[in-house]
Amino acid sequence: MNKWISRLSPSSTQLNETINRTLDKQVKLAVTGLSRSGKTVFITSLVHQLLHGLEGTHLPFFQMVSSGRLRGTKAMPQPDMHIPSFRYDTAIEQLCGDPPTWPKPTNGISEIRLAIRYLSNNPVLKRVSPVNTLYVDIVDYPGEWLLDLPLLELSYDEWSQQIAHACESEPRLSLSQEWRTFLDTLDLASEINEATLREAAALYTAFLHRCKAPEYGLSLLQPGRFTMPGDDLKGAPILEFCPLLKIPQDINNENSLYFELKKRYEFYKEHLVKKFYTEHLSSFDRQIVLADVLKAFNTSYASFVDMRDAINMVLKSFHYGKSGLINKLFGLKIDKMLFAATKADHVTPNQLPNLERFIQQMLATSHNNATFEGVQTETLALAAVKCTQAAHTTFQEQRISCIKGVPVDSDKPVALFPGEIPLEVPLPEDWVEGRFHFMEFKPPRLANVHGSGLPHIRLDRALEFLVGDKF
Ligand SMILES: Nc1nc2c(ncn2[C@@H]2O[C@H](COP(=O)(O)OP(=O)(O)OP(=O)(O)O)[C@@H](O)[C@H]2O)c(=O)[nH]1
Ligand SMILES: [Mg+2]
Repeated sequence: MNKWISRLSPSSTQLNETINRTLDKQVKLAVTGLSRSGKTVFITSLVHQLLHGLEGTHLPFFQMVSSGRLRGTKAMPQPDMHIPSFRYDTAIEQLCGDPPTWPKPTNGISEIRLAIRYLSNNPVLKRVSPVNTLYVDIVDYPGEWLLDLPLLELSYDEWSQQIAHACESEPRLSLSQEWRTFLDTLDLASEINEATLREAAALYTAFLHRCKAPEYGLSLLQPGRFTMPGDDLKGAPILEFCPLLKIPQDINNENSLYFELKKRYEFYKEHLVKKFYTEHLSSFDRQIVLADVLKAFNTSYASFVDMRDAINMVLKSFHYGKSGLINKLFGLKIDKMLFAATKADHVTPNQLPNLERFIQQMLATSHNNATFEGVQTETLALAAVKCTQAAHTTFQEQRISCIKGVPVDSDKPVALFPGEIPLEVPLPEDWVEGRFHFMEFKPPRLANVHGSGLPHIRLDRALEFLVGDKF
């Protein structure tokens, strides 16, 4: 008997998970975005809001809560033992500390499970089972990893040609100088040499990091794992290759450097890119993509264009439906997708509609494609933790809206008007320095931090869109 039980246990757990999903008792919500886009803060605030759902009125647009049907939320052991846990406790301790601080940067994937108990709204279910539980599994993973999807459709030579083309214009042209000079010294027909491969990869990775640095703020950096390897891959040979700027035509020796570069590229695709999709992406039900659009505004036109292209590329991964590559390969089942511009507390409240219109335009094609495939999509400007207050000032006898908050590098609050969000992308020549000045702020010091959800902007709307229909 015992033998049977122990044999049955793993599959019965799986069976329970399947039943939970079928009866709409479980939903897997994936949160992604490029680094520093606000993933950790978003998840931490979202969990905090739900844990404090019974108190206060901080989620007016999240119907299940605002209509009084919530019966409480609890963090539970996560279902996927092989995924690191999302460190909610550490992050909330920092955000609610005195003084409050931002959580530390994270890398790689992590997960947290919440059990949300609620009163059913369904007239039939209400009688059978008035109180229900929805398990929400929230998964945080780097958006950089999604930039690798297009590689699955490209040969090594084709990918190299794309990178070479991108490196023909600034700022990549100057930033890639050292790596390019090294490539010129290589004899690609020579025998494999580990040290040479390591050096080429190191110089290429350094180039990517330079592109990513705040002063250039470029986002479309491939392969994604070179700048965001995850915990266990730093220094692994699978990351020791790079593209070429000129493709050699007459090398047929399988032991040559050129063949080895090709081999490693294919290995990277097979063992990292495909593995991530099969292990994780295929299990997601709902997806939110976060982007710090305002940071790109601050930096330059090139940074903005790069971010726009990177996000559209990320969204292409979710080009679901029957015709999408990813669906053909991995059977993706995401049916709702939210794209959110984060840190909306960096703009004055009257600029929020502009910010939302702007991102709608920025992603119009992706939005159209996803909707065409039957995926419900939405765009939103939100702040997971609102660090500023709306204020007014008078300038030349005119009343001007501004925001007030404590800048990250100061202890004194400032009031400022950070700039207007244009409704359309400005021309490159109109992107003059100093036009946008969206400042970073410290998290707010709150007296009643454990008594109510953290202050936010439109996080309740995000919740309503992402999981509202599950209650
Ligand atoms: N004002 C404001 N700043 C925010 C908000 N969310 C994030 N930030 C800022 O953005 C920074 C990055 O936020 P994280 O949540 O750590 O971003 P992440 O995407 O998890 O970053 P990585 O783990 O490095 O990939 C924070 O340290 C804050 O400075 C917000 O809602 N409002
Ligand atoms: Mg993080």
